[in-house]
Amino acid sequence: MDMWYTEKHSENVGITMKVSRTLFSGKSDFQQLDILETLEYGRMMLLDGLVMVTERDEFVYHDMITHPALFTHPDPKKVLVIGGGDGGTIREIMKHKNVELAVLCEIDGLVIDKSIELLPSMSCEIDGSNPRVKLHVDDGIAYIKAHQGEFDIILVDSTDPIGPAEGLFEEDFYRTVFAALKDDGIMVAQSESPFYHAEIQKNMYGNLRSVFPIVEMYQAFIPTYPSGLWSFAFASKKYHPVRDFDRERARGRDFHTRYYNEDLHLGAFMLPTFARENIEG
Ligand code: AAT
Repeated sequence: MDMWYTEKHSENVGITMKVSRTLFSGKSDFQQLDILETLEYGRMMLLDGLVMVTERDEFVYHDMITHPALFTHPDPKKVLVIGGGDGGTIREIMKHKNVELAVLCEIDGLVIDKSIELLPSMSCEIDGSNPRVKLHVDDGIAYIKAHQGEFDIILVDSTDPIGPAEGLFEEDFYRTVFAALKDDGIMVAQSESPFYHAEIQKNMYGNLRSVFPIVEMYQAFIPTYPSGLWSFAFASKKYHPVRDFDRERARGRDFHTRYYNEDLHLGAFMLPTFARENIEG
């Protein structure tokens, strides 16, 4: 008998994948966690029934939440990731040799434990083997309140704005992020689908603009997320992601990236009109 997983993206549309087996299924204090083996996308992690990552397309998301900020900032040394318990974002940060310390603050210890056990290609830098990585199992909101003026870059690798991540889309949170950053700090946060989530984007970018002087949206193609068109918010105190981007430095990187490159860095900030309209003030 064939097994299929369906995630509804609206009342009338969804994504369906053939599944060969369930590797883990359980409930933490925060959410339902399932890890399935799919035929097309490899292993897939679901939280509350929604796709968080798959082995096949995670490279797009993790390249794009990480490298635009780390190649815009001229010398990032201390980076914080909020959420991202699978470890994919930390893995990409570790490719930047100038980074001295990356802190992961994930609310759900079960996501970290099961990712280490079942998603080794993503969790390879959070398994305790790298002294440049520190893990905290805590609410990101509480954590940054206690760490002011510390970080060059903060990456908000969070779930959608329901459940534990709701507060991560609010103006008060962006104020604490602003305070947790150094004077030339940058924040990047996943910012949902321009195609399906116009209302969320309008609120989120409005909130960001009341806090940060530079706020831009950029896009990436992520096949297993709703509509496939995904976006990230780039919020910065000083550096502009296009005007202050050192293309030669990104071009000369000493590691391979399957999605990000120095041309795409610039192209990703060029938006279709409907996406631009979502975030017009
Ligand atoms: N790397 C891509 C995976 C994710 S999962 C996002 C993580 O954010 C989850 O593990 C969740 O437990 C964690 N999280 C949610 N709220 C908080 C919080 N307040 N503090 C710390 N961690 C939190 C991103 C998927 C994007 C999905 C898009 N559809």
